[in-house]
Amino acid sequence: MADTSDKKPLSRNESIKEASRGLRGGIAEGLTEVITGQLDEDDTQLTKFHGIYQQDDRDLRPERGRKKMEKAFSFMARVRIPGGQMTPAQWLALDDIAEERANGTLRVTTRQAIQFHGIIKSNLRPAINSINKALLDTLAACGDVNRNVMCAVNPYETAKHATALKLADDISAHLSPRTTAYHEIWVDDEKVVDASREAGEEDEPIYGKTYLPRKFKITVAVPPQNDVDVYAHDLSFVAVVEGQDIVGWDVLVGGGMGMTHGETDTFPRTADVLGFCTPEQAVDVAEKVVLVQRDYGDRSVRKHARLKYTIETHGIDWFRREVETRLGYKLGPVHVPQFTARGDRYGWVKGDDGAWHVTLFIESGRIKDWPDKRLQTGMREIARMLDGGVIILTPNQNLTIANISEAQKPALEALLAEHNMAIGADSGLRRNAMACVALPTCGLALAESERYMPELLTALEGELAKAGLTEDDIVIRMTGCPNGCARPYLAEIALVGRGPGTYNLYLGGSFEGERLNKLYAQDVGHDAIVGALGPLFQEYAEGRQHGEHFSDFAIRRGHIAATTAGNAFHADVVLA
Ligand code: SRM
Ligand code: SF4
Repeated sequence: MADTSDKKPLSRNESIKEASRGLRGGIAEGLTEVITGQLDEDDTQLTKFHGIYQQDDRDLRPERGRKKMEKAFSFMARVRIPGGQMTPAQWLALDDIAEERANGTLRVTTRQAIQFHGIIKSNLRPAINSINKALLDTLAACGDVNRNVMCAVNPYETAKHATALKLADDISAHLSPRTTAYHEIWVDDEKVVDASREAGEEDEPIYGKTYLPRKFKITVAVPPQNDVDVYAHDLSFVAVVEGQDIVGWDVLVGGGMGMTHGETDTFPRTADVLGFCTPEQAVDVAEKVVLVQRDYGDRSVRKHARLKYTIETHGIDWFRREVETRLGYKLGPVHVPQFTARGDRYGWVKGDDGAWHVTLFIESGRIKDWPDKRLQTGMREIARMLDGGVIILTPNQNLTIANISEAQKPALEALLAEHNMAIGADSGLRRNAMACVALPTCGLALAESERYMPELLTALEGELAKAGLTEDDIVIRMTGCPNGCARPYLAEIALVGRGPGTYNLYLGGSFEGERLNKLYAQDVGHDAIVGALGPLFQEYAEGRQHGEHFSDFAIRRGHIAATTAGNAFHADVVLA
């Protein structure tokens, strides 16, 4: 690894990792401590590597504060599911865990995982144990490691998509941490005491003792669909197709969304092109990219530790040389990915082999029974009925039910109708909407997101209807803070939380997802957002060119400047 002796002091997380004995820390002991609902602060950094975040119910903070009570602590657990592929039996198992151990709901995330919220400490080990019994796990779903590998939906539709999933699975397995701490703490029914394990001496050949400087995210895409949002991640593989075959992968590096309000040295960034690799080289390339980031990522300032900043600091040509030196061969020239869309393809599709697949709209990914639609009950009954089918979590918080036989299709259609489960959404805007979790569970939220987005969409649908744009696809995303969990800076319209009820409004991200948006209006509330967008929708309806997307129109008319990448995000801001 690189010599860090002449550098700034390491961040606190580095010493926590170093001293953790292979990510054990005091987690096991903390779980048995009954006088408090929380874990030791350092251990809450380590539980992230196990897919677990300590949170508290922020709705209850004021009341509990007044009564001088401990915060209402609970845990979020994220199940790592490469490519979002689940069997119906696994769906049923997770649904049971949600009922028995969490807050009763399941949350499909923006990265094809499932989150449980509201798990109290005494339920944490049983919950994680049950997840493992369902042959799923939460290891490395969070933390300074490679996270869940995302993959284009759907592997049952074409051979190309199946090849993409195989790569996602292979990368996921190759980059999984090797520590046995996870099994020891959460899975083993009888704890086996082994001196070397207790000492945390397992070999982590890829990560080493202190893992990565920061989280690391990988996607695999099959054009023309950019459903995984390749420009938003640390590393992406984009299929290069000849005929029906994938002949290799264009490799992109250094994308990322997170930033902090007012700190212009933090910024969202679109990924750069690294080069082309053959199918046989892809896992090796993933490993070597991770190794360069392990050795050169900033371990002093966590806000500057993602791969995007390593590449901004050293340049893409330096980064390519470092990767190629470790590979021992050169990457080929890229083919430049050609994407035409990002959203999920709602509705029924027949695959190459004659099987059926259906994609359902799930508002903000929350699976629960709503007054007007019984999503959770419906999915439970569908999972019980499916014979050979597969449930796929999409990168846009929706669900695809795949591999359905002709004979089963009518029964599935009947269940969807019975539970009022929507195949599409009421408007093109809602179809292309995402909102992060935010309040009440997210400790970093400055404003509402998931709970507010439906109300805002309804108001905006009124404006769209007036302009005759109800069916037009427009990408809108909302987050409760600038960290960017719903990838807002790549949306045509984005709202990023600033404080209770106020947001920054961004415009101009491209429909296909390769251009960042820019700040259009600062600190706006509901009425100002609707008031700003209504007239723009009207102008767009009247003045757009054939096939022109909303964001391209907004740039052409000078409402917002175009942004490409990196620091340019903060430059040339055009305010309303
Ligand atoms: Fe995220 C932190 C939720 C996708 C960038 N994210 C968090 C935490 C864990 C808050 C915390 O650190 O205490 C949130 C938990 C909220 C809750 O109550 O559940 C959280 N992130 C989510 C999810 C659940 C949003 C959703 O509505 O689906 C997504 C889970 C994905 C998964 O299954 O793994 C989620 N987060 C993302 C994405 C989108 C993506 O990766 O495609 C991003 C932007 C891409 C990127 O990483 O640059 C993202 N989350 C962040 C950041 C900023 C990271 C940075 O580089 O600055 C944080 C804060 C941090 O890490 O310090 C964060
Ligand atoms: Fe929380 Fe911010 Fe992520 Fe939303 S974007 S889930 S508020 S960290």
